[in-house]
Amino acid sequence: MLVSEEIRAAVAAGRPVVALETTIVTHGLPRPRNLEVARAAEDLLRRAGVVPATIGVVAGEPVVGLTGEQLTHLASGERVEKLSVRDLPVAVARGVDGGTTVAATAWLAHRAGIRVFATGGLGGVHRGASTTFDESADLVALAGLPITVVSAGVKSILDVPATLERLETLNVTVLGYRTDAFPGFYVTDAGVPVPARVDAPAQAAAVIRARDALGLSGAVLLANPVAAAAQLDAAEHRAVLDAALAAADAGGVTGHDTTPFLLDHVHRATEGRSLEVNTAVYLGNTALAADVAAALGAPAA
Ligand code: PSU
Ligand code: MN
Repeated sequence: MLVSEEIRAAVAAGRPVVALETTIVTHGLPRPRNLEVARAAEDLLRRAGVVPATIGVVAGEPVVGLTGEQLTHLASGERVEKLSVRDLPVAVARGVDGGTTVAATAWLAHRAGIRVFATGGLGGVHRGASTTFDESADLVALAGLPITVVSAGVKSILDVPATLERLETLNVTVLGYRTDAFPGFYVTDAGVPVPARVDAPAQAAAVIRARDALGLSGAVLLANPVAAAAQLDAAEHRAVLDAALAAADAGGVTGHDTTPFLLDHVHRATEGRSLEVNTAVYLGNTALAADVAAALGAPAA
């Protein structure tokens, strides 16, 4: 694993660092928006005085703090794989290029000493999982990594209530940020309440410090809804989601292809509107992650 000098120094000095994933770049967003959004997230962090740590795998080397060139390469590469935790050893042994999922990114970030991580929407329990067992490795990864992930809940393509049940089972502390409703990625409210709420970065930091002091090994998931004005229209959201799920079913799409397939279908069906929401969600989460990382660096109130 290669950790950039800048990140190594920032972690050692206790300065704020925020990790960013790359599956959203390689498999989540279409080109050229993917690279634009990845760069915008890094710029936003730098402007907030936070060191960005974009994480991915280049020629079999897990890199914490991709260079601009490496990021461009992953964003435009033809043979770039989607890598979750179980894929990392194979990717390293075979020298492949890959975007890391929330699970794999959280693992590498934690090993590099990074405490806060921003993504769009966490993976979770897929609809029909009671027969397919298709549940994202993101959930299990977060159970064993004392890191903080900022996400807009989980993608609404999933079974959201089942995902929250699993997060409870896995001892992941879920916090709603300025909301009592668990967000549904494209929409502010997925129809399920959050177990606890915080209203400021310092309050989130207090929970994170308490988790650390208790020696708990699970993640804190800070669920940050997209601004109400920016969310996808509820009726359109429902219709598009139903169509995407039916298309996946008809096409026999399964396993790790499911999430990229559904996201792509939704982006096309909404003529890019959902892409705007996806972008707003991601950058909003990155901004909140910056504030939380800064609050964690500040002395406890
Ligand atoms: N959030 C997004 N876009 C994405 C993802 C999350 O806004 O593409 C990715 C994340 O990398 C997440 C992965 O870890 O989707 C989940 O895939 P799966 O359901 O196969 O575990
Ligand atoms: Mn899966």
